[in-house]
Amino acid sequence: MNDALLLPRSSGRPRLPDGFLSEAVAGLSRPQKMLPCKFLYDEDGSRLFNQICELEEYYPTRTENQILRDNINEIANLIGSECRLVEFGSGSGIKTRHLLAHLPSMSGYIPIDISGHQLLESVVQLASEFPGLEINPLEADYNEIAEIPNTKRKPKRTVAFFPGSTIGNFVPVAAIAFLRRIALLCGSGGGLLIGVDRKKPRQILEAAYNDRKGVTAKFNLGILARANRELGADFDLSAFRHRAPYDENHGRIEMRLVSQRAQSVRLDSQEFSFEEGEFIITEHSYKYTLPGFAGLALRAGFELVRNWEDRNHLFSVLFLRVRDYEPSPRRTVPGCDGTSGRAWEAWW
Ligand code: AVJ
Repeated sequence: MNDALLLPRSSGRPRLPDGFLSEAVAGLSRPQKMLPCKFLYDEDGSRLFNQICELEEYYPTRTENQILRDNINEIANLIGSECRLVEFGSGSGIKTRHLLAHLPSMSGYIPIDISGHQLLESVVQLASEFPGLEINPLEADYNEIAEIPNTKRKPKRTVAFFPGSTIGNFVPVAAIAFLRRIALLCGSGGGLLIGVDRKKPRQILEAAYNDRKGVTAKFNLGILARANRELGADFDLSAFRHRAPYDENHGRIEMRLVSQRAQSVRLDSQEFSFEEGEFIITEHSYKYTLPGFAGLALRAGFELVRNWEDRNHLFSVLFLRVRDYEPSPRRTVPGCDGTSGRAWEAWW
């Protein structure tokens, strides 16, 4: 029997307070009101997000999956044998299944997710599909991980998997800090397989985040419903509207909840007042050019080894390697080690 079934590490422990109240109060007290995006992803939110991934307009999931499928042998080769694969924000784990099936003799798989519910569900599934694989799940906010759980068999290297362009949720300085932590956690010889959403014409981006069926709107408004339910707030959901414009200067989609009228909302015995048209930002989704992301990764201690992308350049899956620190003139050029294909020639 697979150990993973014995290791739902979270379930024996009282749930830690996740700070929703304090973070919501702090966020709504700012001049530009905001609510941290991680609170979008409770059980309802995760279900809606899975529906978003199926939408015609929402290209990232579909495109990334196709890139992973089309290049799986080369990806598996770069990751190599006997690795410890750590997945940040593993969610429903669909992408991982395909990867796991192609990785030879892994030392173990460590899925990390903030939603214990999703984590357990996917681990039970994967454990039955991969009976020989050691799975050590970790329920955690992946910003707060001090070390990666060990596996019984010593790995040759640790490779992090961070799909879904979730890195786009971080403002660039935070993205660098986060990737730097991953580099440290993986250590020398380690790698990172990451999905990155690319810059592209506004219409494509805005369609993806303002879908016709209104699933994204429901997902976004869900954070207000959650605040009402869990924090006793009194948001009038009909008085806020979802909008997600692309901010070209920052290179990001901004998920907003726009107040339809002047109003005030009670939360934790405080009043938060809104003018008509004033909005709460709930999520950023940064888009990158290839050199832009390579430069950011370089500052975090990674060098770009390989880029795979779809033919329309909508999305990239990148393999990055933890940089060794011996001084070497070659390393001053981001990710340019000659192993990457056509795309690089176009960029450099
Ligand atoms: C999970 C952060 C990658 O930014 O595309 C999708 C979240 N929000 N539609 C993204 C999201 C609204 C998604 N990430």
